[in-house]
Amino acid sequence: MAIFSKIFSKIRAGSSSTGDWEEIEEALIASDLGAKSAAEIVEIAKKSKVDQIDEAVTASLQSWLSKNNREIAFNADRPTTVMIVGVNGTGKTTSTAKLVSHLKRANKSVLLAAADTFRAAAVEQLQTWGERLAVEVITGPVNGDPASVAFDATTRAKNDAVNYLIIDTAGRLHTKSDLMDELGKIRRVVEKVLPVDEVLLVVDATTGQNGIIQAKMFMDSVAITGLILTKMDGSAKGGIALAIERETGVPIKFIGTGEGAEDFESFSAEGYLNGLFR
Ligand SMILES: Nc1nc2c(ncn2[C@@H]2O[C@H](COP(=O)(O)OP(=O)(O)OP(=O)(O)O)[C@@H](O)[C@H]2O)c(=O)[nH]1
Ligand SMILES: [Mg+2]
Repeated sequence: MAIFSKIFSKIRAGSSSTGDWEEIEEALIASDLGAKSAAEIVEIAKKSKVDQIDEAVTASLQSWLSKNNREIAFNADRPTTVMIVGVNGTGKTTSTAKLVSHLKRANKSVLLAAADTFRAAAVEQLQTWGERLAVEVITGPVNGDPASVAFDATTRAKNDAVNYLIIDTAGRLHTKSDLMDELGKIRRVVEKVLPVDEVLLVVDATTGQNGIIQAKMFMDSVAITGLILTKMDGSAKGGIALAIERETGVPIKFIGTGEGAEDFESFSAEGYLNGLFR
């Protein structure tokens, strides 16, 4: 992912032809930074002294990242409620399991809600993770109302005073308005019992700029509090993290780096920026 260390090497070595700068801009676009940011970075680098390019570019990149808190919410006095949402196949259920594992390592108790009621396999997938991670999973009938599962689970979370309730929802296309409205319904039903603390949008890093479109459309339907960027292991194009934060202002809270429950990291802006130049 260390795109910046390589792309400025010719410039540092004293060459700076139009072709060199075009090559740099192309490399930035290829990293999924987006055309606008790529062009801006080239302008910043052109204006900088050769030995100060890294500092100047880093300062801009830093200013584009979200300033919002990247820690997952936590309430000491009631269950913290988390909805996991996103387009089909982005890694919602796997990320739900990874989040459970992350929270259990911090000695937090967790209850899961299988609010993807569209497919029996979806419920089974979450139940399998529940067994593996030793957490209870609240389910409902297949093709039943996902909001009803969410309601039952929230009531249970409150009664049992667990630290976290995580609601895994069905994948939905951001362009299907009825499905997007359903998310609002799930949210309202949870709120009859407890406030919703986090709505985490799961975005597949390998879908590139399309992830930004997804994020914007989900933001229009339900208030997103954070992002989980998955499949970062399958993409050398680390620019998407920056592009999505710059375009949405929503902080990335976690990244997924594989299929296992432990392949999950809290996102660090500092670590990310260092990685770009390493
Ligand atoms: N390499 C890699 N694979 C991942 C990651 N996260 C999820 N996957 C894989 O992506 C596929 C889809 O993951 P799911 O968690 O089922 O995705 P989902 O969003 O719940 O899917 P739907 O519920 O059908 O919308 C599975 O094969 C996962 O193992 C990741 O960070 N890296
Ligand atoms: Mg799923």
